[in-house]
Amino acid sequence: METSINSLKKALKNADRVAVLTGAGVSAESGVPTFRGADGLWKNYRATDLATPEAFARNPELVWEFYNWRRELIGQKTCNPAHRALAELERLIPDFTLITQNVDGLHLLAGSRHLLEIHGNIWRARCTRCGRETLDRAPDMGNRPTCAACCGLLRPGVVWFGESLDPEILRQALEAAERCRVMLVVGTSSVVQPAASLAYTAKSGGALLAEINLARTPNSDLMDIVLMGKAGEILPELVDGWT
Ligand code: BJW
Ligand code: ZN
Repeated sequence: METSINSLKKALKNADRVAVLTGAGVSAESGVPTFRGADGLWKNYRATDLATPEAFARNPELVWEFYNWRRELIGQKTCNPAHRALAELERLIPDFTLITQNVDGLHLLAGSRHLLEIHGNIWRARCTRCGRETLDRAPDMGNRPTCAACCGLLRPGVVWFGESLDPEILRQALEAAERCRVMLVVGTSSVVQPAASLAYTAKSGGALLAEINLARTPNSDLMDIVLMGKAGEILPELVDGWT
């Protein structure tokens, strides 16, 4: 297994089709908390109380309190060098897809456009009655927000445990994983499905796999290249001096 940034740079330069899968680690340097690990959200909050459809049915006010707190926090953060380097990489590679598990919208803010937000977006809300989606950057939605069209209860526009991903977005993510020549897996613990399996899909299609993370993950053994370090330092180095 390779550990050198230059081998990855070379592979990327020779690849016309690239897919990138990102997770919370990419936004960590912006000050957005990750989910797992020492300072992760799931250390202080139980995912089953807050990020499942059952939790919302039981106590929508508590769930909205959690999401309002996160909206307030994320609203004060901005993109970091990792987000910007990925937006730059998109400009350098003809067929580029950024698949993110992050709901914070920071990839969009950095200028990424070929972007699939497979776990949704925290700034979206969806009506539980009529399905209408809204985009609202208000930090506090109140703890029982309702739909402007039908007065139904709104829910956060994110994907909770036990929920299916949007089938069209998942289809596009799978297609990008199948056709890419290089896949970068950045800042994700690779434990949440089906996102974690996208690396397997890419590998089965013959892609070179590279992981950028502070720590090893359950997918590290699958990788051709593992770069241990901060996404905000390694990704800018990858796109630096490209031409
Ligand atoms: C850095 C860094 C720096 C830090 N630089 N790196 C098959 C087997 C077993 C279970 C399942 C299965 N299929 C489905 C399931 C159930 C479940 C699942 O996967 N559970 C596992 C936990 C066991 N999956 C689902 O329910 C999914 N739905 C689904 O599959 O539907 C069909 C189905 C349903 C039920 C049964 C079977 C099939 C939906 C998953 C939705 C996940 N939702 C969340 C919340 C989103 C909303 C919100 O934000 O509130 O998504 S959970 C949370 O985890 C969030 C994240 O997107 C996701 C992944 O986390 P991520 O990004 O990897 O973050 P961390 O914190 O885990 O890791 C950060 C990493 O960064 C670490 O590695 C650090 O080292 C690193 N790092 N700083 C570089 N500077
Ligand atoms: Zn409605």
